[in-house]
Amino acid sequence: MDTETFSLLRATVHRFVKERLIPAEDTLEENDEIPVEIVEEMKHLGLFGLSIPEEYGGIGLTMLEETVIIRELTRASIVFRSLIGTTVGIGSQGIVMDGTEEQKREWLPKLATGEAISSFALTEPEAGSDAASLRTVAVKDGDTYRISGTKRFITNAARSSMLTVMARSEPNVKGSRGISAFIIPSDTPGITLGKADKKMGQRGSKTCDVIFDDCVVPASAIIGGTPGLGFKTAMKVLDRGRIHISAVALGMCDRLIAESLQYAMERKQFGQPIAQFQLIQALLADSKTEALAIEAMVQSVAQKFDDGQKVSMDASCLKYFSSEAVGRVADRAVQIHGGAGYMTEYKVERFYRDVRLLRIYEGTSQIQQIIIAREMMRNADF
Ligand code: COS
Repeated sequence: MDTETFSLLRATVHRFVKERLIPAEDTLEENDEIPVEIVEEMKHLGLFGLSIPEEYGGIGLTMLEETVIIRELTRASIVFRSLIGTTVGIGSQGIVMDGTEEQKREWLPKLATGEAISSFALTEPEAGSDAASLRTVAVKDGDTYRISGTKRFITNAARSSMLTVMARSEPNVKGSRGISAFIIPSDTPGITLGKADKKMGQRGSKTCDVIFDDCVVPASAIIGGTPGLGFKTAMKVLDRGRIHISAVALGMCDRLIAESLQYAMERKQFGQPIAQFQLIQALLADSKTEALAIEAMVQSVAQKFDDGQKVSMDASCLKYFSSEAVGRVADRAVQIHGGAGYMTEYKVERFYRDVRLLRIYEGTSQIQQIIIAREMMRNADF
C-alpha cells in the first residue's frame, strides 16, 4: 500500500479506537457482547479484510503493515480485535497460503467484507499443545469425507460461516502426515455448537466446542486439494498468527502504559504525584523498555516474513517474549494503581485478566520455548 493511503488507514483506525471503541469498553464488559453497531462499523472500515489480497477484495496489507494496524486497534480492549482476529489470521490464512484458486475465489471475497467470518479448528479435548495427536476423523466415502470429532475453545465459532478444520484423513499414516485441513461451511448438517465458554477474561469474545457428527463434505473441501498436508498448513498459519498476536501484546502495552502514566501523574500521595517517586518511575521505565523491545522484535520478524524468510523460530521468540512481557506490564499497571488497580472500575484490572490468554493461545510459552530450542539444535553449526 502506498504511504499516503496507509497513513490514512492508520489515522482512521486511531480515531475509531479513540472515539468508538474505548467509549464502548464498559458496555462490552457488562453485556459480554460486542455492540452490533461496532461490528457493522468494523466491517465498513474493511478491518476483516486486512490480510486478504486485493485481488480477492481485501486490503492486502503486508505483515509489517498489519502489525501497525493491529497495534493501533488493540489500544482498545483486545476483545474488539478478537472479532476480526480469526478472519484476518488463523481462520483465513490457510486458504490464502495453500488454497486452490477455486477455494480462494469462493471464500476470500466474503471473508474480506466480513459477510462471512471464519474460525480455526485445531484444538481438541485431548489434543492441545500436542496438535498432531488430534482425533477428529475424516473418513473417505467416494467423493466425500465424513467428519466426526470434537473441537474445543473455538473462537468465533458461533459467529462463523466457515471453519478451517484439521482432521485425520489418512488412517494408515500416524502423526502429523495423516492430517488434512478442510474448509467446512458452519451450517453443514452434522455440526453442533457447545454452550458458550465462561472465561477468566476477554468478556465479549466468543469461544465454544464444535461437534462434528458424521458431517459430510466434498473431497474438494481439502485445502489445496492434496490430503495429508493439513498439519503443515496449520503450522504455517500459526507462525504468521504468532506475529499478529505479538502486535496485540504491543498495542495493549501502549494502553497499559498510558493508563499507568496518567494515573501516576494525577494521583497524589505524601504531597506530590506518585510519578515523582523513583520506585514508581522504575515501574514505568521497565514497562516502557519492554514495549520498545517488543516493537523492535515485531518490526524485525514481520519484515523477515514479508521478505519470504522462514520465521518459525523468530515468531516463537517474539510471541514468547511479547506475551510474557505484556503480562508483566499489566501487573505493573495494577501495582501503580494500588488499591484502585484491583477495582473493576479501573480498566487495568480487566486488561490484566484479558492479556493472560496471550501466553496460552496460538501456542503456550512452553511450546514456543520448545520450537525455539529445537530449531537452535537443528541449525547448530560448531
Ligand atoms: N512450518 C511448516 N512446517 C512445519 C512447521 C512450520 N512452522 N512446524 C512443523 N512443520 C512440519 C515439520 O517439518 C514436520 O514435517 P515432516 O513430517 O515433513 O517432517 C511436521 O510438520 C511435523 O512437525 P514436528 O515433528 O515438529 O511436530 P510435533 O508433533 O513434534 O509438534 C509443535 C510440533 C509442538 C510445534 C506443534 O504441535 C505445535 O505448534 N503445537 C502447539 C499448537 C498450538 O499452537 N495450538 C494453539 C491452538 S490454535 S489457537
